[in-house]
Amino acid sequence: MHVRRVELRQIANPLLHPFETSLGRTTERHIILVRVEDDDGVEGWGECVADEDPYYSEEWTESAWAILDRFLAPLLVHAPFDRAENVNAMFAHIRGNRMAKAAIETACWDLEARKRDMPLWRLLGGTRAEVTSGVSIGLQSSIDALLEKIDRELAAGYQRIKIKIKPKHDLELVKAVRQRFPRIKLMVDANSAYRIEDAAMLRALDAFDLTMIEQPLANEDLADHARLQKQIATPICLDESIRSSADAKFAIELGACRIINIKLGRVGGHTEARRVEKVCRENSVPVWSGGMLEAGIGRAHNIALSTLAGFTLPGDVSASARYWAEDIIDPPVTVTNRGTIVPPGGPGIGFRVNRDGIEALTTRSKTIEA
Ligand code: OSB
Ligand code: MG
Repeated sequence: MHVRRVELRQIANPLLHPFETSLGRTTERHIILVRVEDDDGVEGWGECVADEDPYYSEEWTESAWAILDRFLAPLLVHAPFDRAENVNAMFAHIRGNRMAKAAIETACWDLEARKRDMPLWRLLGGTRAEVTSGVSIGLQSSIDALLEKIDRELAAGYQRIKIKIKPKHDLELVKAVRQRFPRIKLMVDANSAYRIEDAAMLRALDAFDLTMIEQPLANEDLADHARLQKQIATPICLDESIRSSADAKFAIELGACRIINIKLGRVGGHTEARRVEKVCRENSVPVWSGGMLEAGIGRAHNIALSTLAGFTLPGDVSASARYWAEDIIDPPVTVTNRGTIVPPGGPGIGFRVNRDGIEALTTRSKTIEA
């Protein structure tokens, strides 16, 4: 395969509801989309999950745009490849910048699947005809608002509820939610807001039968996560800390987690995500797909990835309508009343990309050609 043209586009898309975590508040997404086109005119689409600021990760919209424009796209148009599986290796000498790499790498996977006229999820080796879906609910203005939101998501069928916590907005929230919903699959995500000195508070969460606590401590602190896991019964799930299969292997060996959240952007694309899934499966560590408030293209890639055998827990991949008045794919992602998503049967990501809709949201674009 040879990609003769890479189109970068940035879109501005307001969220229907602001999303708040211990890291900050997001009201509008600025998302980079990547379209690759090969010598036969076949296209592939990817989406960059970098945030508008460097808080979740050091990457952000501007850094990702620069890396894609200056390094990744020029490299790709000058280097034919046999399989999308090998694109990741072409970028190996560029350090980090995994979200930028994933945006263009996942586009190449979509391209290969379309060329082979098969669904991307099949090309990836997926085996699930249905993936289970949960929701991530941001910090709310009050406990009542939170309870009401949870009520609505459960009524829609979602299989698991994740709530965000931060210091002083933790035990009380969890207690209220558990009291109101004694039986639901419930978990919390701290986005690195705590320190090992908070172990006693985190141990107090053991009383509420949480399926896991996600990323309680600093992203670079695997050692303290291992110490914490010894002191609490609730399984720790790592998000920010896991950037590669090597990270996953090390974290598991250390005992720093019992579950891993895989995000395509955080690990650099489908090839590395599959490696993380494999390491976890071989070590009996369940995985699930995280979310980054994606528009439809990123969402479609997450769905395809979630069909791999190791994805045994509900992910943060939910319906387009929870985020957008109108998504950039057709049809939008929908969730069954059983709280599942059925991966599409068409070639590639399996959703039609709405080019007119994208055009209307575009704030900048650039084409890189061979
Ligand atoms: O930590 O999982 C996270 C969103 C942006 C950045 C980090 C995270 C999240 C979410 C939202 O939790 C998941 C989603 O609904 O896409
Ligand atoms: Mg998280």
